[in-house]
Amino acid sequence: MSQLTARQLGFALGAEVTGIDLSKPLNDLKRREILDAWHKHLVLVFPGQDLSAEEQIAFSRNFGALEDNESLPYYRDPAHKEILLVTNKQIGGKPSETRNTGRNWHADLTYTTRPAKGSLLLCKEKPAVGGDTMWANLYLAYETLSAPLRDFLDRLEAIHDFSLVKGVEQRDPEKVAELKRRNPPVAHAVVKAHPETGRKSLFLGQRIRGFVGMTEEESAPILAFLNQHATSPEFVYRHRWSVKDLVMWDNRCTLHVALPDFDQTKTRHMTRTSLLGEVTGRVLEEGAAPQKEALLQTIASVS
Ligand SMILES: O=C(O)CCC(=O)C(=O)O
Ligand SMILES: [Fe+2]
Repeated sequence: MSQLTARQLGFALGAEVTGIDLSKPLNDLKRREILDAWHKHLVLVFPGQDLSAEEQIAFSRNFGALEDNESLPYYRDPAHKEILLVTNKQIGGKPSETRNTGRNWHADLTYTTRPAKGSLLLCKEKPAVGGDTMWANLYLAYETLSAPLRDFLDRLEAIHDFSLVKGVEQRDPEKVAELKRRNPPVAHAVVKAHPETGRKSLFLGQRIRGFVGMTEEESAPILAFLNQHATSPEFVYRHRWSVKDLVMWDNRCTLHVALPDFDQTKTRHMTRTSLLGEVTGRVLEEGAAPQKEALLQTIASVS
């Protein structure tokens, strides 16, 4: 008989899963139960999990191959390439470059052709108050749009751009230049069917420059509306972390944002593993976003 319990935390998404010790190997039944809960609730919180890096990696591998974080090589745990350190601890006597990771709404690694399938974030240390993270349900965001708008979006691609990661300009300029070279802008469909549930969702966020084939002027208001709609409070779960919480989210149908709502002189230290996703994007060729001026030229040529 199963002792695994999933207690819903938010109306739109999020559930707390108890009755399981993630440091122990999973049997097939437990793995299946976790996957079913994940598909239903999108964000699972496992409290009280005192995992070593090796245990976090081993648990994560139950759900697929892991990212080696090659797109962000500077921020890995030196001993484990599968672990990204999301921390404000000093590293080599300097403030950590990941102290402001995730400060705008995003899904992980969408600026690559292969966004993460999901991520697992473990809280190791945190300030007494704040340092919360919010997640938004992108299935609901899609399903609550009007039919004509959904039809329009079904055929659209968005341009995801590493340069729009918030706070990137505060990081080491040489490293950032290299990260931009490694991660040129990529196009992803704005609406994707989830490979496991088949349910369609929006695939957006605040690291998007615009839509393929459209000008910035056309894209900006549509993008702003969609992001605002997708992250409206009724689609959001806000997590107040406790040390030893492991949160596992589905990156294909949610967005998240890490809030700077805490005393930055206090330590906040998290370790992240990410599940390797499918290749769903393509690197863009020049001219993917036309300039308004160029389009205006067509008036001159037809009149
Ligand atoms: O620090 C957090 O709460 C989340 C940061 C983030 O975006 C991530 O780890 O993917
Ligand atoms: Fe993230």
